[in-house]
Amino acid sequence: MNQIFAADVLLPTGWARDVLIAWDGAGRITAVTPGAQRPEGAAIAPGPVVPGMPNLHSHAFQRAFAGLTEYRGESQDSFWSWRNLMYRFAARITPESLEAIATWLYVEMLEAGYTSVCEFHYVHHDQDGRPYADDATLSLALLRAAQRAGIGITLLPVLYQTSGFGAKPPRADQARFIRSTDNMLSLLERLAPAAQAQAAVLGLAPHSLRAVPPDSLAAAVQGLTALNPRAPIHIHIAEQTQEVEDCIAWSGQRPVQWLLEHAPVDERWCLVHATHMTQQEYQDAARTGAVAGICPTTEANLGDGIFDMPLWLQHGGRWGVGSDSHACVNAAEELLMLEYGQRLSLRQRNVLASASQAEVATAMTLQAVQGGAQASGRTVGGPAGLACLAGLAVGQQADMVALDAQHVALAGLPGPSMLSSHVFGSHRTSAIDSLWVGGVQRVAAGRHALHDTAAQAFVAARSTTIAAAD
Ligand code: NGQ
Ligand code: ZN
Repeated sequence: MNQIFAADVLLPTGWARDVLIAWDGAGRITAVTPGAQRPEGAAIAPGPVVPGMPNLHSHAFQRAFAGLTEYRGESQDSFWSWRNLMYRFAARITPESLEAIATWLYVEMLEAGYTSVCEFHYVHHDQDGRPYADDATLSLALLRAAQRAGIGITLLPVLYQTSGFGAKPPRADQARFIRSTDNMLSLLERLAPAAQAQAAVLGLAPHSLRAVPPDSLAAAVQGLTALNPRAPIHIHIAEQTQEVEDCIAWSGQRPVQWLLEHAPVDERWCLVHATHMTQQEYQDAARTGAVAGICPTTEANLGDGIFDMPLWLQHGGRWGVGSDSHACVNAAEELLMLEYGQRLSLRQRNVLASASQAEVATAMTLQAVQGGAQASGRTVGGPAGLACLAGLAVGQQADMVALDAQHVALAGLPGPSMLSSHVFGSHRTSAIDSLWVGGVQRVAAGRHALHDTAAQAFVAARSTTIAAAD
């Protein structure tokens, strides 16, 4: 029998006591019963149970140089100087190193509270820029890594064609990223059986308005929709002021404004970063139902700017979090960074508490789980017209995290305070005890079964890649 009993559980509607959660062989939740008696022999969670966090934005290969770009190389470093360093690293990635890096990254994610990942994957070709004999080689390496680690994956192959607005030809160091629109659609068809075999979701990521000309964007979205009308579409947008200025020079419009006028943006879309918007853009973008993909620690690391969460929420905007460049791999820390950015810019406290949830960590977790599930295309549709609730609800995947109520950070506290202490207490060791993806336990006593072997392979892959880049 697949079931677990917990004294405190965070349901989509808030905290509940003495909850029995049951799921079926396919990993879907079949019953959530608050105020239950613990059935004879049912497993008992070691602490409060919260929904697993979807990680809505990842470039897996970037994990291997996290921490290695933190020195000043120009009189004033920027996102763009970081990107040059990142490209040097991207140039050296091999199928073997990518798989090793991604496997360890996904193990880390699971240990850090993420149950699924949206992989925004753009290094497609061999080091000389030519397609691999099997053109899907690097995409398949990512799918295998996710399967081995046991994390849910939404694979978003990236369309990348130009180096700037106005169809500027790609740079030499972007050659590994380039695909025609037809070639991208063939790749998606080619990947469908492998994705289906491991219940992965396939979507598409036009990299940015800088990298995809208007006719390609339209054709790609149309082609994807023909393959699957519900497939997710993610795009980097308005992350840096330079992009906003270049877009205005090219079109007379700001990036988000341009996108909303020229693409069928709706609930399938995830607007990654969307840092630089006018009040009107916040309102118009929020109303489409698209998810804002906020990557707080990467946005801080790269000096992007601060997203205006209160304004977004005022217009009913949906959002989730991503670890993007993986300077940090920890769901709780992304929430902390996001709330702290708001506090620093507004000079207020508890900014992201909601009308129904005064506890900030609770409010943020519920919203980020809901938005993240939508962006990853993993929510199960409810009856027509009914907003469907992601998280620990009947019909959803049993993606769950159990905190360790004996951890010194949590011991003796009420359930909601335990989550708050986990997110805002900043402890030296993690208070996550167990994690399940689709009802399968992947983390026990804070560790994934592959922890040591995957870490070793990662360290070796990182050393080889750094040596190759010298
Ligand atoms: C990326 N990363 O594709 O990895 C980008 C940088 C770009 C972030 N935006 C490259 N965080 O935007 O051109
Ligand atoms: Zn990104």
